[in-house]
Amino acid sequence: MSTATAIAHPNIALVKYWGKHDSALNLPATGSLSMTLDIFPTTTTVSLDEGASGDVLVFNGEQRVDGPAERVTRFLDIVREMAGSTLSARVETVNTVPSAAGLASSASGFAALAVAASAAYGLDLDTRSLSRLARRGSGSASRSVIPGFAIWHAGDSDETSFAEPVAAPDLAMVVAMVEKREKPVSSREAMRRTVLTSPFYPAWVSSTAESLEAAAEACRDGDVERLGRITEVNALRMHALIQSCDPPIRYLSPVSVEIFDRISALRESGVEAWATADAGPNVVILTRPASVDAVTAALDGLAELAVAHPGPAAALVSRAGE
Ligand code: 2P0
Repeated sequence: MSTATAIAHPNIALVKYWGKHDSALNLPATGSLSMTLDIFPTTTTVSLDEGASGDVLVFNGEQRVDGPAERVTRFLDIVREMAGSTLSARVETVNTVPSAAGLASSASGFAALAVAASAAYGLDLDTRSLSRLARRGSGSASRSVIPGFAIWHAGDSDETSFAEPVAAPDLAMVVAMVEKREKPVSSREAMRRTVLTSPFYPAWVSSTAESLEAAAEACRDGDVERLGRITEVNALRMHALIQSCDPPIRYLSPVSVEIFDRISALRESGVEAWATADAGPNVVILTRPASVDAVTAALDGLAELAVAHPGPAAALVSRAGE
């Protein structure tokens, strides 16, 4: 029996992915830029099972038979097709993100699954192919394959849509976990609704493409101030876009907004810090490593905090069998 285990970490986008131009292949409307974290790893083991007639998903110790299990099977079907195999698999995955904090668990989840499943099915994929494969499971997972800072090129085909590393200045993130409940609308559904109903969507696509170019340039120049400003503006534009759907969706809570205000005030006092938020109420602050203490002090009492630095690539930790 062939079995493989992999570890991957979540990533937080500085320039966000929001909207697809091909949902079958998970091709995004625009490219994005992110930092893979060194905290909250997902560990996934894939074991091929010759006797089984279907895949099994065990998530944090519990067997799932609902949506997540179907999504894993659809993903494994892609791997099986690539490998020319019909074998079912048992997938055991353990997420260390505090329960349901909604912190990019699909990114670390599908990055770890791409690495473990491709190894278990005997494929020998390079980093670019792994990023493309992870993208099929969840768009943002393409970036969790890459260590540190990554640009996901939007591309216009399966071959041309992948993430790769980008050099960046020395930065850290403070993750403020505002709420741990499941989000009311999934990113997938919210993206679909945005594309179909928001009158602002075309402006989002064109402005994000410009922001990505500017952010990549700021990374290359080591211009922290410019990169931070782009990060916060892009996040607030994404949330404005999401709120403009019909029916509307609002992910930020009053505490999230309070955190954005406190970070703005902290900047006024001379600390380089910028806020961003994904499809949920948690807020992540981009800052210099030397300013982490000033950021955590400014947010004291508002939310549970965790400090992150640029993390490693998704990696295979063990492999056995043929
Ligand atoms: C991002 N997010 O760039 C953006 C910002 C959330 C907000 O990518 O449908 O789970 O699986 O491709 O990757 C969340 O979307 O969506 C996401 P699918 P995914 O990180």
